[in-house]
Amino acid sequence: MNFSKSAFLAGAASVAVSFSSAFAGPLVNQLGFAPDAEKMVVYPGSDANGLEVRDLNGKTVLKLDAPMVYDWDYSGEEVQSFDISALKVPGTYRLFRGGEYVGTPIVVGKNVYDDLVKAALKWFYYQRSSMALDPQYAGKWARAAGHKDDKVIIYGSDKVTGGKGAGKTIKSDRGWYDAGDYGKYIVNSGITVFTLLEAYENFPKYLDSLSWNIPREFAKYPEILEEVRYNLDWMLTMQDKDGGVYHKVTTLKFGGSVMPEKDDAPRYAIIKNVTASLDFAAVMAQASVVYRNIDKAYADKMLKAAEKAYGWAKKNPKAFYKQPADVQTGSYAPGDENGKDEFRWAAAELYRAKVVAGSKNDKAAATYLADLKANPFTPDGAWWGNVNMLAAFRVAQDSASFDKDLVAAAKKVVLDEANNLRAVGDTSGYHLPAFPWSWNWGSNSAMANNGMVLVHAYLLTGDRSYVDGAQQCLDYLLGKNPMDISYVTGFGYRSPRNPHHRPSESDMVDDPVPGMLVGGPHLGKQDINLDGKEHWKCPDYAAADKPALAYLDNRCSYATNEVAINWNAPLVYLAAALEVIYGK
Ligand code: G3I
Ligand code: 9MR
Repeated sequence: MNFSKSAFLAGAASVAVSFSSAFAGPLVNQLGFAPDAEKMVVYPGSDANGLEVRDLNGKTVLKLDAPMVYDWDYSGEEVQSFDISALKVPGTYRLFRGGEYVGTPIVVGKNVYDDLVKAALKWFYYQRSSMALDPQYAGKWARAAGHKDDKVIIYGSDKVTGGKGAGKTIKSDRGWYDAGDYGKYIVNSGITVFTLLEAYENFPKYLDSLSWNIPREFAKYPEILEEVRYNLDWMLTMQDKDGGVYHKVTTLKFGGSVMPEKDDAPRYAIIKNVTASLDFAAVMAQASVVYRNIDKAYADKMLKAAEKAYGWAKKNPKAFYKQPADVQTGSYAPGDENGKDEFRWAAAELYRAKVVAGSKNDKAAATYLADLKANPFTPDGAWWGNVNMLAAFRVAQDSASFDKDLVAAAKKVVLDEANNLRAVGDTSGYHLPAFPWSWNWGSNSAMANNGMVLVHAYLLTGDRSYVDGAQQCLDYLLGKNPMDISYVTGFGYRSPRNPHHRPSESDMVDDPVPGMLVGGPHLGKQDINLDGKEHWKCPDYAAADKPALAYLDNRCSYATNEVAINWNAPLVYLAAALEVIYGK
């Protein structure tokens, strides 16, 4: 019984092809598994045939009977899942059902995610503004420098945006483009830099064992810290003299799909606010700890900046970002702003940083600790709009800095979330630890962040069942999903070809920049041309009205097929974590 898979959308043209609601083949992590990992194969349908696994010599190594059939509401499918975890001998295996070969080989081996981790990290280099990407590092995706950002206009200081005086400007160069657009955003940089530095704090030896060929300015730095510094340096330029931090550097409106050097509209540093200042404070404090042993001067500079930003936020606790009418780039302003989660995260990172810097008995340190204690944790998971979980990660892991009550409270937040995720992962048709609210814009990053919670639960308890949950999240991203796609460009048997990513759209290179996790399916329909008047939008790819099917591999789909730094970062963390845990 051969299952044909409908071809993925080809070419850059926004051809309207609606997907069949599911593929009838085995859905599996297309990169493979570590020998000791949990290995699940999901099969849409309710076929009575079992599953046979053969090695490359054709020898049957595993036979499983047809399992129970479960409904999976997120795709509206009936599915069966086969547990092939008994496959532990490294090798490549083929699946047979009803005596027929059914495709998508299974790889079992060590370091199956190394190349993915390196490419996902390398992508941050590809996102660098203000510098040319040379062929020796960027290969065929080499490009000219874009956005020198040496004369960024302070929003409101020029006549174009209603200001009176001549536009005051700042130098706000370096830093990563946020996503498919050329904006640079502090809020999104916060959670992104946290996640990459957390990966380094948790798995330094593994990350130091990798190299991904980026230019080196700071030879003594570990490679990941070299890359992260490129964005930290930009973030530091966004702090005003009074300690307040601007929200973003962007043009007033999104530009067209052109290469960076062609995107030449004026760029603005837009509006200091409390959320940006607190995210800045938190991540600068964290970075001051991570860089302290290799560059004390840089660490001290960041800690000083962090304290100033926190001070500004305390003086302006209600100064939330409101997008002005003449600014139409990304807002990164969650509707439910109260700032409590950002204050909590910043206080936790600042207190730990002061302890590490030997200033635990400072008056300021006492303030940070008091503020943290007065602002109890909530059960919220991590996304750019709620950073509570980042504060919980910090405190739960650092019983040397924080008292046992705080550590216990933080640990409870992490473990409660992890237990809820594991319960879903172990009982859902696709074995995916996800909540209904995981299916918002950027759903793939929610799955990766869910995996990050599960990894932290393992780090805190040593309970390997949390690792199974983390594996289930990565499996989904790499192929165990109804779209039968590895959602990372250039990785897997079937991967996105047309991401919403200006360089990939306009560089005249057929292959998209590799190592990018696309946003993934969700039902927001923000990029669907519902009234027929918005030609740049997409045909209705969400006809099935199921969240896990509402994905379109086309440049038009910025709501499901864009890429973003806060989406790649948890992918790096999750894949690196599994390599380390299974590599032990
Ligand atoms: O939080 C609410 C939730 O309570 C509600 O149930 C749900 C469904 O309505 O919506 C949730 O808010 C969503 C929010 O993301 C958080 O998930 C908004 O609807 C949704 O519009 C918002 O999308 C954001 C999108 O920009 C549009 O603002 C994405 O998170 C964010 O990743 C994306 O970021 C863009 C930048 O602005 C510009 N650069 C590209 C980048 C990626 O697309
Ligand atoms: O490219 C922009 C992407 O980064 C944003 O996430 C998205 C939603 O804010 O907007 C994209 O820009 C589009 C703009 O909103 C409308 N004109 C077409 C632009 C490219 O699709």
